[in-house]
Amino acid sequence: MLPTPSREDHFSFGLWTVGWQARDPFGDATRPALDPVVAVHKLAELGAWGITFHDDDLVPFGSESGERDKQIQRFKEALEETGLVVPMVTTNLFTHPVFKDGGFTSNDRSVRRYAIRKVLRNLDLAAELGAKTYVFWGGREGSESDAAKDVRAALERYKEAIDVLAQYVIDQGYGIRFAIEPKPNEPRGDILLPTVGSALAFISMLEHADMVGVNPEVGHEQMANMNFVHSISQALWQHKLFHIDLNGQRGAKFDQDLIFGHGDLLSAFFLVDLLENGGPEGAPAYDGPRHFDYKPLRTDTEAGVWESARANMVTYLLLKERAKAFRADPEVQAALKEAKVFELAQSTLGAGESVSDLLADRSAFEDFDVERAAGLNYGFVRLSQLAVEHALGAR
Ligand SMILES: [Mn+2]
Repeated sequence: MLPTPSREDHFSFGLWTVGWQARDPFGDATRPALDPVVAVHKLAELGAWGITFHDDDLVPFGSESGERDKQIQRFKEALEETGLVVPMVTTNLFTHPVFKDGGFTSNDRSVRRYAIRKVLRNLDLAAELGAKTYVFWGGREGSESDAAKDVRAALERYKEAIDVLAQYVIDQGYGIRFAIEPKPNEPRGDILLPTVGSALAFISMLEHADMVGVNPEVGHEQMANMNFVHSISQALWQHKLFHIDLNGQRGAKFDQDLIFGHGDLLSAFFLVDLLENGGPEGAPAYDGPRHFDYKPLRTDTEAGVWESARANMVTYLLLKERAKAFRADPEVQAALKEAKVFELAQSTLGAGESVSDLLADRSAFEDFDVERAAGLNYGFVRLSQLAVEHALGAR
């Protein structure tokens, strides 16, 4: 029996995902444009809960204000009819050639001012639609040549833009939080804030660091050869996982944007286990949207688009079921204990123990049996195989 997605699962999709016309650097569109109103209705029918968009996904770049109002009104009506929500909104600061050297970090000051204005306008719309998160993916913020970009100045301008926008959200009382989405490259040769770690370090320098977190994407982190589960764990540890982009990627190559689970399936299993069971007492570690940012295969027509939307949600739910079974298995619990996985949660020094106490503890060093500890069997092989067997549904 396959699980059925429902509103309670909090699945959301970018309008640009199901709406992707499958233009790539080597080929033209293989699908016609998709009306955002149709996307809202189809996603709601399939059991999704939310829809997200870049400003230009909803209203084409350069539209006159009358046309903009009309498109927004149609979209709002579709939301009302279906009950779909808009949990996140973002800005397109990458498609139009004006952004060829970036938005917030373009060498041209007038472009930077224009970029901030474009975000300000869309923040008003995000607030109007009730969005709680605003994502910043700076795909054009970067360079191909180290001669062409003063990276320290670029980071200062990036900070300036986020500081200004955060202050605006505070002044307007919008209650929106920001989430920075890292990516190592593509479309720029090298993009600023390439990994989750870089973004977290950048956030620590911001004026309103408390309202800025990350929006890690599976494929983006894997393109940089990072372990996505580790990156998400650190974001959670720093209380910075504000949003997440789920998709699939097979290794360090171009951004594949595959369906969730259609890349590194075992990593997807451990990711879902972390998100759903990684909190205190096995509660979810993350309660935000389960957001898909992927591309339906270019080979398929609109039928494949909706099949792919369903596939993302069903795969997530299957992995959630498998992860629950993994955690509930007494053999797994015994193996986790033998592997000392729970022991890592215990502080290394005792409560109230000082460094002098540690120095005075002969059992910790002088009398420590190094040979015994070197001979420990952690049992990670058995534990890993139990996970694989659960992931494959064999247990
Ligand atoms: Mn993304």
